[in-house]
Amino acid sequence: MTAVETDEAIHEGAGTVTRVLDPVAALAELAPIGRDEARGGWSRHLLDDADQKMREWFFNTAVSLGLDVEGDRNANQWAAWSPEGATGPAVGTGSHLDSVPGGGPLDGPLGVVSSLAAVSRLMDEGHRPTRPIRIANFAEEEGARFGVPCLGSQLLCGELAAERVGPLTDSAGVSASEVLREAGFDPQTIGADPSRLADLAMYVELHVEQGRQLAPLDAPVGLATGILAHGRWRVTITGRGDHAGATELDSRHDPMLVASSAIQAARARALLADPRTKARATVGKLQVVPGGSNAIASEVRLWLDARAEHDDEVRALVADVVADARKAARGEGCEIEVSEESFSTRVTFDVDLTDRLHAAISPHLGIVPRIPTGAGHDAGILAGYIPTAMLFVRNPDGVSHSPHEGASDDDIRAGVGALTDALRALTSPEHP
Ligand code: HGY
Ligand code: MN
Ligand code: MN
Repeated sequence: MTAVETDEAIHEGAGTVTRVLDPVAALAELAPIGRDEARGGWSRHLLDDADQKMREWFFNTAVSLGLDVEGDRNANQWAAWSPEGATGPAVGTGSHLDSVPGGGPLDGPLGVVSSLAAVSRLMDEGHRPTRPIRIANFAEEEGARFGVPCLGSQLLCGELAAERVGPLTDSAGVSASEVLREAGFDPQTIGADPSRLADLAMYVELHVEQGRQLAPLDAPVGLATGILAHGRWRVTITGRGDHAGATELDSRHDPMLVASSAIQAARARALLADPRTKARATVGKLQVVPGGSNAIASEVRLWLDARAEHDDEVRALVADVVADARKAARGEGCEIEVSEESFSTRVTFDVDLTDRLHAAISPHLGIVPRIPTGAGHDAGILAGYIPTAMLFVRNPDGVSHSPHEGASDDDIRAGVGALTDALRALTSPEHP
């Protein structure tokens, strides 16, 4: 079956031809795009070849469903269903199509595919929405190319200073300005888009669960309560490059030793924190210069990802890790520089909207747990500006940001059913 069921699903209803998108087939269509043979999994980063192919799929599929598709100045894509009778600010849904390096198949794409599938079901059943529905593909949610997560949604909301973005460079040293210009965007126009934001009355994002809370509760779908505060810091340690064999131990200034202290400190300090803070710190990315096996490094760059329940707990955790790293740098005669690349404040999703979603989806699902998440999302940015809520689809072993991320076909379809029920409720007369 192709993603867009053709003959049997084509219905002449209210003069429109509708097709129903099968989410499992759609995800299978996306699977070949951006496969990362070296790492395993998928690598799809802002406006690279893989991301461009994902965008093309989004455009073609949305058009085939009869949606109006456009891109905004911040490289986000939008697919709108705005039939006669749908008035006023829209219900927003969607997610992102970019990935972490070597990520899983569902983190992002599940939300985008489920949104298209849910709208295609509403069209097919002849639903007449009171509001338009807008499906987003937000740009650079993972921040894997330029280091700033939720780039597209932050720019949309004016949460990120546009002038910060252009000079950002990727691992090849190419600037965001060049990449945007090359893809047909004008770097001079990126930035807050108040009229587009004002055209969203609320936002509901479906996402694969990251962490393992739904499986023990035997629930295919959950609702989000909130997101941990989290941020990213780049740590640059400078020593003295030299020969691995000819340099005496007492005359070394080896930044790798300082980096290893910082990595150990991240775990140690998180473990020392009060468990109620849910503190966690990770170093997952390291760059070594020059990177020869027989050379003492001259510089090491590492990125610290730190998260906790509250903003001040994250900052306290980072302060302790950095203090340990600075002490190690002094001991090794190295320089160290720390810069904050991003910070996302703690998020509490809109309780009234979440209650409305619960009322809409629980008749078909039975129990729908409400769970917190440690993972950031575009919904976490939108939540600071408009009523926002999230749906999670059960991830049996909870693994994410890994090729081993997964969800069963039944749960994927249960998620689409829940999002369909949610969007129907939010665009019905009883939900002004
Ligand atoms: O890092 C995160 O939590 C998200 O996946 N960008
Ligand atoms: Mn992610
Ligand atoms: Mn995601």
